[in-house]
Parts: sequence; C-alpha cells; structure tokens
Amino acid sequence: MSKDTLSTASARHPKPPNTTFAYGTAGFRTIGSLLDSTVFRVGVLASLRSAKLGGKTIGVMITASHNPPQDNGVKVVDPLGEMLPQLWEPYATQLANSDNLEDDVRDIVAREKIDVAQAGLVVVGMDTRETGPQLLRAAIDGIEVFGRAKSFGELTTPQLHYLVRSHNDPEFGEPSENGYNKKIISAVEEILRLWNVQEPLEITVDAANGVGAPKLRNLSSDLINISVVNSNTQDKSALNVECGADYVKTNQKLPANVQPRDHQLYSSFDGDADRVVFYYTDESRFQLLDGDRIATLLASFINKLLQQAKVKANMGIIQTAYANGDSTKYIQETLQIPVDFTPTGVKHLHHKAQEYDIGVYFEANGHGTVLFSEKLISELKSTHTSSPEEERALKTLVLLTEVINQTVGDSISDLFAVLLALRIQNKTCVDWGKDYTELPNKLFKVVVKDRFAFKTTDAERRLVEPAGLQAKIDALVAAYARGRCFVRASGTENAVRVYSEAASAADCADLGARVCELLEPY
Ligand code: G16
Repeated sequence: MSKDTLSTASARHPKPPNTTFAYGTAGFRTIGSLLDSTVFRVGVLASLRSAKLGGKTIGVMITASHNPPQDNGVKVVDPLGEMLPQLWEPYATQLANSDNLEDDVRDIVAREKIDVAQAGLVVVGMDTRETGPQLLRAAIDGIEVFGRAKSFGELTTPQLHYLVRSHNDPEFGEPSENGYNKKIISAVEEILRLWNVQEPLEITVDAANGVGAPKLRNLSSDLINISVVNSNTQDKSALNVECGADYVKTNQKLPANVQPRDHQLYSSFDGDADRVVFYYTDESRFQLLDGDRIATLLASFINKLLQQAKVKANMGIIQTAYANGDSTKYIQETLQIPVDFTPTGVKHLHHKAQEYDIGVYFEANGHGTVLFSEKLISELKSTHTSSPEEERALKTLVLLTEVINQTVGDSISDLFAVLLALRIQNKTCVDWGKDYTELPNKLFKVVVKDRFAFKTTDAERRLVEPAGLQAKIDALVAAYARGRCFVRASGTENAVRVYSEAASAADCADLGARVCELLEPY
C-alpha cells in the first residue's frame, strides 16, 4: 500500500466537522458542498474494490438524481453494472466517517485480503450539478491512490453502468457513449423494420433540466422523433424544480412547460435519467402512467411475444410497498404473473429479478428495467422457428434485450421499450391507462428529528420502531375502506415518507394526513 500517497492525497480532502455520512438507498447523498472528502474516500474504496476483483473495471457515479439542486451524491458500480454489494456498504460508511483513514483502509485491505497492486481502472461520470466537477476531481484523486481513473464527464447514471459493464464484457457493447447510443438505436430501428412501422416513434420528454436532455438529442434518427422540454442544464438551480419524474409522480400533476394535447403521450425523466414516468390528459384530466403501469405493459407485451415465438420462460414482477394495490391485483389475477416484494432501492429489486428467466422490476416512481437471464437469451438465439410470425417474435425478443438496459433502470431505454410496446400492439396511451383502474394514492414527506429512529420490517410495510407507532397506524387504517398506509425513512433525503391509499381520493388524503399527524412527536 502506498501509505504516503494516501495521506498526502487525503490531506487535500479534509472531512467536514460534525457530519456523519451513511451509505443509503443509492449511495451517499447530502448537500454537495459537504461531500468532497466522502467522494475522495469512495474513489479510494472503488480502487480497492477493483483490486479485490483482480483488476476489473469499477464505476463511480456522482449524482443526487431526483434530489434538489444543492444536493449531490456518489455511488459505486460493480463490474457487471450492478450496485456495490451490500456487504461492502459498511466499508463505504467506515471510510466516509473515518478519523484515521490509513488505519481504516489497512483494516479493509486485511479483512478482504486485498492486494492493492491489483487495482485497475475506475470509470467516473457525473450529472449536471454545480458541485459535480469539483467532486469528480475528488473522486479521481481518491481512485489514483491505488488505481487508474478514466473520466467520461457528464453522463446519465445508466450510461455509466453500461460503460462499466462494457469495459469488463466487450460482447455487451462498445465501451463508449457512442457505443451505448448505437446499441439502443440500431435495436429500436431493427424492431421497427421487422414490424414494418413507417411512422417514426414520437414523444415529448420533460428532461427535468438534467443530463437526460443533451443525451436524448444524440439519439434521434429517421425513425425516432423526440422533443425535449425542460432541457436547461445551464441554470443549475432549475434541476428537478417543478419538473421531472419525481415531481410528476409525487404531485400527480403535469410538469412546467408541458402543454398537453388530449390523448397524447408525454414522459418525464429524473435528474440523472434513471427513472421515467408517462402521462396524458383526457378532457384535461391528468392520467399518470407510473412504474407499476410500465411493468404491466412490458410484462404483457413480452408475454405475448413469448407465446408467438412458442418459447416457455418463467417470468416474475418485482414491486415495493409503493406499488398500487390494484396493480398487484391486476398482475396476479389478470396477467397471472407472480409478484415479489422487496424493500425500496434498485439494489434489492434487481437481485430478486435475477431469480427469473425474465425478471420485470419497477418501483412505482418509475425506476426499473427488465432482466433477461443469459440462459434464456442463448435459448432465444438458438431456437428454430417454423413460421414467419414465430421468427419475428423471436427476433423482437432478442432485440429487446439490447434496447432494455440489462444493468439498471434507464429512462432512455425504458422510454423506447414503452413506445415499441405501444406501437407494435397498436395500443394508445388511453388503452394503456385503462388496463386496470388504480386505487387513489398519495405520497407525503415529513421532516422529523431523527429519521434513523424509524425501523421497518415486512419489505418496509410495517414499522418496528418507534415502539407503539405501528399499532396507531393500524388503528387508523382499519377505519378506511381498502385503506393501506406505511411509514419509512427515506434513504436519499433527510425525511420520512408516508404512503397512503384507499377506496376514495378523499379517504386516501385523510388517512395520509392523519398518519402524518402521528409523526409530530418525532
Ligand atoms: C433512488 C433509488 C430508488 C429509490 C429512490 C427513493 O432513486 O435508486 O430505488 O426509490 O432513491 O428512495 P428513498 O425513498 O429511500 O429516498 P434515485 O432516482 O433518486 O436514484
């Protein structure tokens, strides 16, 4: 270990006093100006992770995704484009809070039996936040203590995941942003040709004034016509403000600058383009098509293709406690697909989805993807067909595995998957919105003294601490027809989230507000 280098480099990134950092739902997130030392230390950790894995390429993404503009964050991406394993999260927290960095690094090196000389490449990206460039330099400083850094500058989070995977697995794609674009566009265009689609795919996207805006512009072609609004990445205070997927989902209303035409589909990305939601208006009434709807649309589309291709595959849908009760009912009773529940956080859903040949996972907030197992992909590629219809369905399935990001939820590839599913099935957004009716639901955010005092069980559907609080929630819920309500600490913001649903909108709002009142003493 090159001890001097670590101490010299870390002296340039002093830890702020009286601040504790925790690796949460999606890495570290807090006010960007507090994160310099943490990002430096995450850089060190990423190179240790690379060394542990014999020099494989690791990723570091600097983003606070849906959070407000002044926040920032950082997370580590493993070689196949997956999140840092949960076993390593305590190391990240240990280093971020360490007052004796050299000893703590030595401790991790010993515990994990790491040969630091094996540290390889760490690829780094950032979203468009004001604190991004400085934090990117801190990450590089940390990485270079043991390993090598390669910065890709501004990227969407899913593009960074793609780049990590393609550096380790050249068959996955060319390891460049251009390679990412080519992989998606060529698969989308080939599917459109297979189905003889002449008219281009068209949609207006609200890019949350984030990095998705410039990246989407690189993806237009004769068959893809996307208009982007809320694309101002120069005004750093505009990110996610009154626009973007989180704003639209939480407030259940249109973002700024979208003047909808009835029955036309629109969509919103979040600040780092890893979530997407859709919507339309019907006689000016807003109709949201969230992650639950994306999951059901894609699962039923893929199921139809499997039937046409005469291929058997075992499919599951993974949801979290935020999934609308009626979406779960529709999946189980109408689509007849099994549903699993995990805690919030892509890392949890992703692992569960890997247990299926086809694992469809979406959080209601629009974060998700469809995973196809390697076994199924090779079966699809080697199956012989006996009719043109079978052949086309089979080819479409194979191409969908190229369109849909296999590493993480991706607004861009989910956008195309949805547009293809609608176009090929001749389904309008209004048809999609009528697949099932949804229970009225509402999200609340409550700032409490200590969000870490809120501990949950049963995939976050019940509180075990603070003691006695769950019983009070249960008593309230029992008074409302089809009532459901849960409380959990956010892992990305300094707040507690409350979700409520009930048979009527008035009951849903009332139930949520009364549960929020229960939180006042905390
Ligand atoms: C992140 C996670 C998501 C999670 C969201 C909110 O999204 O990747 O899985 O649903 O945070 O998490 P929490 O309720 O714990 O704050 P993003 O888009 O912000 O990266």
